[in-house]
Amino acid sequence: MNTTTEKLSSEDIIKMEEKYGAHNYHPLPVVLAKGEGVHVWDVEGKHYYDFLSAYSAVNQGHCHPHIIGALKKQAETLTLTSRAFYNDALAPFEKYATETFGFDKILAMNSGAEAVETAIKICRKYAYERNGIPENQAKIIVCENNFHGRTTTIISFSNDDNARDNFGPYTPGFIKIPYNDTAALEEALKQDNVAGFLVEPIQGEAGVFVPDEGYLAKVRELCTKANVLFIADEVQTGIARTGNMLACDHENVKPDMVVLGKAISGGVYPVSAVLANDDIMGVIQPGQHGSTFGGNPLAAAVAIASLEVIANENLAANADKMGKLFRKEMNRMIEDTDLVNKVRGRGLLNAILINDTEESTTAWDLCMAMKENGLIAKPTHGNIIRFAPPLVINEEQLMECVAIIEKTIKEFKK
Ligand code: IF1
Repeated sequence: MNTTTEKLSSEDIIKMEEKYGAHNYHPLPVVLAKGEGVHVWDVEGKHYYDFLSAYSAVNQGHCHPHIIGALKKQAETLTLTSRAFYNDALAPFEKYATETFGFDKILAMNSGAEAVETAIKICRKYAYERNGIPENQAKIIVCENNFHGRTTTIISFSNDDNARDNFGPYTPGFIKIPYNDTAALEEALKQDNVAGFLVEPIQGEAGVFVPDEGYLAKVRELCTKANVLFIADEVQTGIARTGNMLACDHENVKPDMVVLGKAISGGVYPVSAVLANDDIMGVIQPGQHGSTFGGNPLAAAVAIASLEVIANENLAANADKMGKLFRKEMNRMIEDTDLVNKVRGRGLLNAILINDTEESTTAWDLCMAMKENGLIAKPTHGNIIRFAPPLVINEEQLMECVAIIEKTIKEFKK
């Protein structure tokens, strides 16, 4: 195979990956070669609506000209200095982001998992230095069915066997409680040496599980009372996805730390961050945390542009409006099909629950059929399909996508 002159087919590329790449994923068999807004095209030129948005990273739409413009300009000027020196792009990003989200300080990293790790480190250090918790005794409360990334510490408190098995020994210091259960939180907070509560405002991987109204407000109240840091992982829910800048905004709740990733760079470049106020961020002193790439000028320029797009194009309001329309249409569809039980979600982070077992292949088979009909989405579990298009989707496009989903479901034979 000549990789430089011959055009490879989707099949060629899938085979090549199978041979040369580690098998750490099981992708839907579609090979994408181009993206623009809500649209993507495969190697053969077939068009699809993207209903995954790279797991909510591409909220601003594929290859947004404002973001790509900023990327190109910065790439031609300065890409990486390391944090051994200052660069002239990071400070403006820090100012813009802290003002946008209403925190004193930001600490920039690269991947979502790294930012979660950062928050865990800050939380522990704060517990020892400011709250008198004895050394090495700090505990962080987390939720069952959480997804916070794939580092060794983070998978230590996962209860997904696939993510966790045979990667031990596991990092101690975490207490697991049921999600959406404030009584369980109240009970766990009675334990000694609790430093923080780490939670997703909506559980993504668990199947877009939206907690009860008032959950986050009660979490805030309980954490404040127990003098424990409330850490919101908004890697997936943040940056307008759920119809507000942050999912915590729905309950007017301000966590002590917010973890961001994915769409903070519009899916253009890996950028993640932790936001906190001075008293908390102040525990990190020179040499105590960092990374070669974290806060590099390319990342900073891309992230500013990505946040500007969210504001300039009112994407939070659009996500709210389009999300309501989507759920209304799905609820209408459910009336005359036995295949789908329920639609749930907030803004443009939604999922449908298929009338079948978790072990079934129905959700996968439906995603395969939707792909044939021009819309790509991914199952989470055997019976849940997540629908998360870029937030730039308009009503006409959304209704076309509803028609594709409806047609696929009505024609589907198990
Ligand atoms: C994969 C899911 C989504 C996240 C939250 C931190 C991270 C993630 C709330 C880590 C990452 C991803 C990673 C991706 C699959 C995916 C995912 F299905 F697993 F749950 F989005 F829905 N906190 N989520 O959702 O961020 O280090 O990946 O940048 O393939 O693992 P990261």
